[in-house]
Amino acid sequence: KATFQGAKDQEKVTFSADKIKEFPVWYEGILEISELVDKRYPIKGMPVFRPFGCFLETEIMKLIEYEWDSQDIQRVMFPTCIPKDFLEKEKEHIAGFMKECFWVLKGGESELEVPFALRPTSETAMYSMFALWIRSFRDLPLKVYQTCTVFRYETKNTHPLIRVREIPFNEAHTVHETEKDALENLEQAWVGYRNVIEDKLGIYGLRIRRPDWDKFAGAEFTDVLDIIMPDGKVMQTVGAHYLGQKFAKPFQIQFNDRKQKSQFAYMTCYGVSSRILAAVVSIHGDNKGLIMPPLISYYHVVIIPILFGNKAKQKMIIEKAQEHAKMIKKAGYRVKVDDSQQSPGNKYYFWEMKGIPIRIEVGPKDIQKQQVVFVYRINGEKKEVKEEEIISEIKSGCDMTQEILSKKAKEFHEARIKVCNSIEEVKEALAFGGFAKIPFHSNGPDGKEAEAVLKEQTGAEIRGFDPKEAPPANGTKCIMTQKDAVCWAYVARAY
Ligand code: PR8
Repeated sequence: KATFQGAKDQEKVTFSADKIKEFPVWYEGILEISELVDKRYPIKGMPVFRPFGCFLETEIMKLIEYEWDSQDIQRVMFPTCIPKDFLEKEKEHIAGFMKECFWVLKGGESELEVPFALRPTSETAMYSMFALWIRSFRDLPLKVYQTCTVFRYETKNTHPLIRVREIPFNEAHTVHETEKDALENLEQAWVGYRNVIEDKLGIYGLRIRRPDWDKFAGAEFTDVLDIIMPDGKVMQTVGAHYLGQKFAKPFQIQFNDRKQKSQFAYMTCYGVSSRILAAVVSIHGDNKGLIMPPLISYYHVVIIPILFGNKAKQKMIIEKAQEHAKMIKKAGYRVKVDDSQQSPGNKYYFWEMKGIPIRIEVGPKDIQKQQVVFVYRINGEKKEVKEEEIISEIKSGCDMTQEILSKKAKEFHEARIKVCNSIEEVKEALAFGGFAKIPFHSNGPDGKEAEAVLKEQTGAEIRGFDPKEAPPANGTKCIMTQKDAVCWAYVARAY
C-alpha cells in the first residue's frame, strides 16, 4: 500500500493508494500531492499545470521539438481560431470534429459573421495557408510543426493529462510531391517518436494501424502508439496519419511538377499530447510516488544536510551541502539543497514521492570522512561516495536509473500481449491487462460488426492491426466469425 508523504515547510500531507490495485486513485492522488496539476480550476477538463508539472510537460515537448528541428521540420505559430468555413472544407474531417469543437460566436457584444472554432487540431488552419505558399515542386517538401494547446469538447470522463479539453499538443504537418515521399516521412516521424518515448523516457508501446472505422477524421490511414497502463487499459499516445490527397484536393494544395504539370500534393500529419507525461507518471511510478527518467527530472539530485550539534556546526554542514551543490550544478545537473525545517525522514519521503533519482545525505561524520551518502530512488540502494567521485557517481546513477526503469517498462509491456484463440482466452488476457491478439477475418470496414459483438462480450475494442505482421497460418479461423482469418487484431480495453 502506498503512502505518499508531502512534507514542505511545516505542512505534512499523506496519501495512500496501491498503484496496481487502485490505479485511478493512485494516479489522481500522485498528480495532486506532487503538485503536478491542480484540477480545482472550475472548467471540466482544464486543469492547471503547476510549476513542477509545467516543467515536466515542457521538457517532454522540448525533446519532441529537438527531433523535429533535427529533421528540418520548421517551427510555426498558427492562430488559435479557425473560421467555420475552413473546418468544413474536408467533409470527413468536419464530421469527425463537429461535436468536439468549442465555438467563438461573439466579439465583444457583436455576433461574429463567421463563427470561429478554437482549433481542435490545425489541419484546416494550416492547409488554407499551405495552398498560398506552395506553387512548384521546388516548394516541397514543406514540413512544419507547432507546440500549442488545442481544444476538444470531450464528453467522456476527463482525466488530467489523459483526456482533457485544453490539450497540450505538438503537431507536425508535411506536404510532399509523391506518396512515396510522404510515407517515408511518416517513417522518419516514428524514428523521432521512438527516440523520445523509448530511448529517452523508457516507455514502450505497440505501434498499430487503427481499423478503418476508427481512423483520424479525414485520413487515409492512422498509425498509433498504444501504451498499456498499470490497470491494463491502453492509451493512445502518438497519432500519425497519412492524409494522401484528401486534404490537398478541397484546400487546392497544388504544385507544378517537374514536367510543369499541375498535381495535388501528398500530405501527412502527426501529433502527441500531455498523454506522454501521463504515461511516464503511470508506468514508472510506484507505491512511494513518482520515478522520473533522469533526463526530464525536475532535479537530478537533492541534497539533505543531516543537522547535528550546535548552530555553528549546523551552519558548517549546510555550507558543505551548498558547496557540493555548486559543483554538481557546474557539471550540468539540476540540484537542490533541502535545508527546510522538516525532519530528514520527512524530506526523504517528500523527494522520493517527487521521483528525484538521487538523494545525497551529508552529515558531520561524512564531512570528517570527506564523503557523502548516495541513495537511489529506483532501487533504494545506499552507498558511501568519496567527495571527488560525486560527479561520476551521479552520471552512473542516472544511467542506472534509466536502464532499470526502461527494462521494467519493457518487461511490463511485453508480458501483456497474448495470443488468444477463443473468447474465453480473450477475457482471461484482458483480466490480466493489455492486449489480446486474435485471428480476425478482416482489416477493412467489414470488421466493425464483429467488433460490436466482441465489445458486448468483453468490454474491449479492436485497437488495430500491424500491417507488417505475417497473417495467421493458412486455415486459421477468425474467432469472432469463423471465417478465414486474414490478420491478427489487437484487442484491448481503452482510455
Ligand atoms: C491529430 N492532427 O489531431 P490525433 N486529451 C489528451 N490528449 C489527447 C486528447 C485529449 N482529449 N485527444 C487526443 N489526444 C492530428 C495529428 C495534428 C496532429 C492525443 O491527431 O487526434 C492523443 O494521444 O490522433 C492523440 O494521438 C494525439 O493527441 C494526436 O491527436
